[in-house]
Amino acid sequence: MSKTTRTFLIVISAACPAALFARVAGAADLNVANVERVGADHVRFDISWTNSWRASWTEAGAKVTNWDAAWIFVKYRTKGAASWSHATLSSRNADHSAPKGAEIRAGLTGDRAVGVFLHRSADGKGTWTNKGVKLKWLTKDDKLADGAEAELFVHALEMVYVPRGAFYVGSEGKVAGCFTEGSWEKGDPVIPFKITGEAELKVAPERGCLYGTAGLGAAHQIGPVGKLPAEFPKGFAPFYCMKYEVSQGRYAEFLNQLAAKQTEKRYPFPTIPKRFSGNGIHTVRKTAEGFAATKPDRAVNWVSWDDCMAYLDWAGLRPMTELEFEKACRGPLKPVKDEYAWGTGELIEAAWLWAPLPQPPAPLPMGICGPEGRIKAGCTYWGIAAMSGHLRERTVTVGHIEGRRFTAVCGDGSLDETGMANVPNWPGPSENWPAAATAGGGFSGGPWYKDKARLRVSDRFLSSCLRKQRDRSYGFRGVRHAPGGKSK
Ligand SMILES: [Ca+2]
Repeated sequence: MSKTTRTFLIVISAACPAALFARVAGAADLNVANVERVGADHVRFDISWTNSWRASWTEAGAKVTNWDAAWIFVKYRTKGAASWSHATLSSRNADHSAPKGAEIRAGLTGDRAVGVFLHRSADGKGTWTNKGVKLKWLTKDDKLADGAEAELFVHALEMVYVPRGAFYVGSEGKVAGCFTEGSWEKGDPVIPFKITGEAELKVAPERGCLYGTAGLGAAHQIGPVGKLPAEFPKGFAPFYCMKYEVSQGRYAEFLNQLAAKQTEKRYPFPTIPKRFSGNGIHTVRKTAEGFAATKPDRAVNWVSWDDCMAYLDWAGLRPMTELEFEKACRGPLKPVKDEYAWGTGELIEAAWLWAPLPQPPAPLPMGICGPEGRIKAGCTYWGIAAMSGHLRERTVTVGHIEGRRFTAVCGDGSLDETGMANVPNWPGPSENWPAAATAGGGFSGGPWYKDKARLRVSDRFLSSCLRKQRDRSYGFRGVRHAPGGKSK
């Protein structure tokens, strides 16, 4: 540890006109700046974002606490390297430091820390700035030669903590193929099923079992009678869910850090019909300086199943299951007939619901904004934006045996050489599937242009139908188990 390293370090931070968009969602309200390498083994930077919170409240006699957080991961490029690599951080929380009032918890994939969560350690809300956050980088683990120079890029995504606890899936109303308790019979009102743990569940039309109203054979099927293993993430264990869908700016950063051969596969632009490009929805362009989005805060659409999985693996995250989707929306509350993500069965007046261009407002959790605030922002119980409407989102299904194999294993930060995710038990890659494959994934919460019933929390219209192609209405977001939770 004798050497002094004063060299290298280049800062690249998202060039966002943050102030202009302070009220608007997306990436622009989060900024990372002043990235530098300190000594050989530390990365230091400032980070701030607007509409941050930590809050506690009481729900049906129980104390509830949640907060938002930044999922921070570091990419580096050594001199002469063709692409960027994922930095291995210390898995010991005490090796990282942040100003008073902040907590840092390492996020592990296997036993390797691929990023950290930074969040408030006490209740508060509003713009939150942390200067001089310092992460320990295990350069030896990454086989960096002593004194080797490296460019650094600190990525940060806003996420929301969904705490441990029981919740319901399935709600009465006009919802296709929704979950129900297994004693339900055709023609009866749906019986919401309570998820009370992560233990194996039986999927069957029997009392006490998880089942669905659409049986077998449809895009919204519950699938064959069988088991949902203990390893399948059911939403009971605590997890983090991205506050917004992945944005075009974030997707462009991803493209810029892959090897050329990988980027080719993940850059959909040449195949986007003209009416959806140009000044339209998708604004990621190849420029002399690399990929850039003219509307970086806009949610990225025109992404295939493989694109989504590749991004999530690269970012150290994973897709969410359709059970987690309902928990992320409803929280611990009893289901409401025809329920939307904001907790009522009535639609709200909001341009962003029905179009991919306007951005949803910044969300806050129930404990801060109350039921009226949720309706106004169109956000979930925990403070997650755009789960109903806007882009259609990819989820892992209970309704197909390929989906039931899924576990909580997250990405490790790197892809295979053809630009595919390579995490065990994730559905895909879809490149290998026949055109009409229904192999483990599906959609939840959308899309913006269709039947309004599709926006409902418990609607499973295409939840067991994995369309592998790209589409203007397809987007995604990631989740990750909370540190100390269902650790994989
Ligand atoms: Ca990987």
